Amino acid sequence: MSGPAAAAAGPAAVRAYVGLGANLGDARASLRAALDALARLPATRLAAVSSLYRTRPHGPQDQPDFLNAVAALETALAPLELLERLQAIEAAAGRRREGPRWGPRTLDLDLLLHGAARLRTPRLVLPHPRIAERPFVLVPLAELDPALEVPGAGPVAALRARCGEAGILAREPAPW
Ligand code: A4P
Ligand code: MG
Repeated sequence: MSGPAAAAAGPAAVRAYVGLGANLGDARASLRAALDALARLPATRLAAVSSLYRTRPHGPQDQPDFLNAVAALETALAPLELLERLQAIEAAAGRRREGPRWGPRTLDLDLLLHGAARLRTPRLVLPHPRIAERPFVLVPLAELDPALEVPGAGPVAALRARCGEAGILAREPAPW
């Protein structure tokens, strides 16, 4: 790689994708602040951000709609180091790991992809294990990069076509 991305992220940078979600408190402000925090990560450049989508909750339905987006990073951080940074940003946003699975949250940052990495460890699975079945991930991801290859699963545009747009309620004006 060359150019400004390499300058900011270092010569070993890869493209990583982060899924952002929130449905508690001021979700728009939480996502906005999370993007600012992603842009400040060391050895990382915030390369692109998708539109902002309002989505029906996947999982328990007795919770508010989510706001979802996807960010593309150029980063020289290793996968686990990036995950730890994402979890620190979640914690700083008041995220508490309690309550039901797939329940409401102030901020959720999922590491969707880290270059071509395929990983299955107790702390980190790459690509994110539920990427291929979730319109709230695939719609913004395909918007950013339809030709993207999801390791082991195929082109994101094909995955998106297969999963449809169920649960995507609206495209919202984004605060970024
Ligand atoms: N972990 C393993 N791989 C990864 C990865 N690639 N990225 C581990 C992030 N984390 C990964 O995650 C649980 C553990 O997964 C972490 O400790 C990490 O080591 P978590 O964020 O603590 O818990 P969670 O997010 O509640 O669990 P889970 O099962 O990952 O939930 P999801 O899949 O993130 O789903 N509906 C809509 N409309 N929009 C949403 O954004 N989000 C969820 C959460 C449910 N329903 C939703 C949405
Ligand atoms: Mg999560």
